Amino acid sequence: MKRSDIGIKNPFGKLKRIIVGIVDGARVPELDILVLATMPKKYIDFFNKNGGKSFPKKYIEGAKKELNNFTKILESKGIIVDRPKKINFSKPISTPYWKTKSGLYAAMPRDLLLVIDTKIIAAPMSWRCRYREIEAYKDLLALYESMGYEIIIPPKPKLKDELYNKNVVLNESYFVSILNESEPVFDAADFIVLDKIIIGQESHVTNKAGIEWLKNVLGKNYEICIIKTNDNKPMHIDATILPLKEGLILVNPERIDIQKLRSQLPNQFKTWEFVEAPKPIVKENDPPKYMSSDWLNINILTLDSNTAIVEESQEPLVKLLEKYGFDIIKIPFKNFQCFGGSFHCAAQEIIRGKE
Ligand code: DAV
Repeated sequence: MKRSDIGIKNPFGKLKRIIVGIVDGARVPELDILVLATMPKKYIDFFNKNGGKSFPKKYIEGAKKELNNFTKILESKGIIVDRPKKINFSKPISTPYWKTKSGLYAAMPRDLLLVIDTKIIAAPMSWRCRYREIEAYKDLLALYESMGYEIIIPPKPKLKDELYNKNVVLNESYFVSILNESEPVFDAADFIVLDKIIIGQESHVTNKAGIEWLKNVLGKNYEICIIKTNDNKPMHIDATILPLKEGLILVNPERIDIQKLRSQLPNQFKTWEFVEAPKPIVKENDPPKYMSSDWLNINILTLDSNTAIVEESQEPLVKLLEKYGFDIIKIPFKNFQCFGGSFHCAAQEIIRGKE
């Protein structure tokens, strides 16, 4: 393939190829310090009881149907959809330093893969249960390499006990990281790539050393802008801000004040509009969001500058986006949301055209 036919030419350009995750064999992470620091308090018991076991079958089955429907809709728009390979997540993972009861899943390609034009970086993730997750993407990465992408695999982190600040007193009102700087780690979903500018955050899965590693690898052609938010248990940035099209960013008003966000971004964003997202619609009989806040309403996927996929129950957000000229495709995704993300997390764009 020609170099001009691959990569992300414009973050808001026409979507042509994408990875959509799978929930097959998804396992509940064990209750360790990282899960304790990031997951909703009301589900700590769930993790305690079910760590290493399968997620409830009904949510896996429901999410599979939702993912297949999501995939079909993308394909009906002429978009090529790649899926990771099923690998066995039920097996314990062990290294000379530690052992887990199980793996996690291959549901969230956004967490693992950072695509910057024609570079694909496989994030050195800090959750031990995600140590083997890249295996589900090996065939796809080989395919993308043959298409002309540069695949970048950072040194595998050791994830020894000493990486985690066991004595940190978890605080509900401000962020004190579980991670120290003993080796670089990050999740790809802590970064949003806007051409040559990458907006990111430090979190319970991304440390300063990880951010430095990324800066060094990307070099002078890229600017990494790290923002501070009010998120007291940050893990992934895509329920905090979500750029919608050139000049427009959707903002979670509980996580960051628009003026504060503006003041932290480079000059190029001075003329951009920042719009507050409406509160998520939560219904009593919704499946449990074991691994996220309710703000997954923001976690949408744009197919181009005029089209977005939004969860079908999120009417206030649909109305807002329509006001900004978007055609909205509403689809169900509540079962998938049990696993910690929505459309944006479940996907990773591989090719976007210029417009
Ligand atoms: O509640 O902020 C964001 C997305 C996680 N992958 C949250 C979750």
